[in-house]
Amino acid sequence: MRGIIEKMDYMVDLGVDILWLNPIYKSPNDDNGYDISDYYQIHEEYGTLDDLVELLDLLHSRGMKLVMDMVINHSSDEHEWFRASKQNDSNEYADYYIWRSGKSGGPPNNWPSFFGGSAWEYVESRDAYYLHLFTKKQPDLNWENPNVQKEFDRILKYWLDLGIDGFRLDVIPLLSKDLSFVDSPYDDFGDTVSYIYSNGPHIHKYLKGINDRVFSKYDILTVGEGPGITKELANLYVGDDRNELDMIFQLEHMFIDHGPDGRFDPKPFALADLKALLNEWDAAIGDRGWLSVFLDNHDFPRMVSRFGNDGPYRVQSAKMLAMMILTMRGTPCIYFGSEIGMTNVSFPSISDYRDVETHNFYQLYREKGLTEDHFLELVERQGRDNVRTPMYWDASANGGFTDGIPWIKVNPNYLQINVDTDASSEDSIRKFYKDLLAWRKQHLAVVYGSYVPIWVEHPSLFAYVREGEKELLLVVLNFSDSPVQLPQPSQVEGMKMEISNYNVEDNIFAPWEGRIYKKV
Ligand code: TEU
Repeated sequence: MRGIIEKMDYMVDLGVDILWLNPIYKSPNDDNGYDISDYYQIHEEYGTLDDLVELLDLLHSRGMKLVMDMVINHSSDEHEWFRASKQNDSNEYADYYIWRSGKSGGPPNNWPSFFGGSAWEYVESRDAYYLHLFTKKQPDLNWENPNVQKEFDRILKYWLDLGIDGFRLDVIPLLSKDLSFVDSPYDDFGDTVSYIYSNGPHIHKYLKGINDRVFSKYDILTVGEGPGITKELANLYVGDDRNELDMIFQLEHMFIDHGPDGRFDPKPFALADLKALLNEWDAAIGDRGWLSVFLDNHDFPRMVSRFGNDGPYRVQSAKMLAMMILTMRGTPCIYFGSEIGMTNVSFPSISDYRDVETHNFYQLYREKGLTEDHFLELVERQGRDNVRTPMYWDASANGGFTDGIPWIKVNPNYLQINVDTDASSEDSIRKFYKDLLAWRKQHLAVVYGSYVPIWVEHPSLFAYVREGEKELLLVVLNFSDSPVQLPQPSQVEGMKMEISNYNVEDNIFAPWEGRIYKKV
């Protein structure tokens, strides 16, 4: 947090409004803080509670807000609740988690963990299995238990009374499971998430309860991370008449290239698939709900590597992707480093990676006979550590991130991709973000306007119209390495080009060229 305080001017100057911090609570870091062992303590490696209060006051004084990450689906197995719960089935915490006896010595059913292997772990002292949809050090909490609900009312109020401005709620649709625990009939992980783990029978009762007892008492923002929330169910979470959440991160596009075995079983996808998916989501949410718009975060590869071109067109495609996330309908979420076009990383050895998901699947794939080199290719393309290397401020040691030893290696390309080098370039990506963010604040059609996709069948262009009370905007984005002819030049007649990453106004879109037009 001292580092964020030190770089406050950098964020304010960029023009962002809200800072989302991944979990900073006490944690053994089995899953980088998404395994909380004390919900009321700040993990000392991030600083102290005083540091957080100083950061919060500084953000507020600069007109910004702080949204903290909250993980209420599971805790760490080192939390005092679980330490007690696993002792026996009679103490007050016995039913804070989900325990079941096995079937003929095996787990209660075939549910897989997100992070490989069974979602059940046996504990001798209870002669029973507990459910963990993530690592075995992340036991799922039993939200059927009113005492669990009361615990989290207190926890959420504690942080809100400290003055934070909202929560990003981890894996929120998983809180309620179908407790019949029938075997999953799916061998496709994605379907298991969507139809078995998510959107359980009591999820809306739980969320309405939390909103009624806690969130509704504060002027805050709530955003739920929504693995498994489908288009058809989304407005049950964010509909303006639902009193549950303000918005969700829908993840369907994040899974677009995941094969049946998940992220390390990648499959190809076309722009047409991405366009169709995002357009269907906008139509499903419509005017009644609200989404956050993003193309990467701490769980998915760098967007310029995954959806752009991090080679010869890194700068242009980074800017074009920014135009998309900052003009689609919804609240944009910019992951740190996107503003300087940070890319995926390629470490030479599996020991250079830190992510538990990567290591778990590495073991599983090695057991299946895959070589380290083959798995490293999958990690370079799909792994979460791609987005978890440090921020690069300059070309000094460790990118100026620390004069200590960073918890994970830096990307060797930090010598070319860092804030200082970007700032000295006439093609600065960060300056493009800054100008676009400032422009966005002056054109509220991007915030409140309608969203109408056009040229939906075009294989390379992603184009849509945003129309508000006072203005009509047309966004045209070339998601390809090739020049593309504008399909209907008449479409831009009577339009003025407001924003472009090439600043050329003809009928040919250069590779990764984006333009925002305004009807005059
Ligand atoms: O992620 C859960 C989730 O569904 C996706 O982000 C993705 O499936 C996951 O990264 C596994 O591939 C949330 C957090 O964002 C993630 O960092 C945590 O590891 C996870 O929950 C468990 O808390």
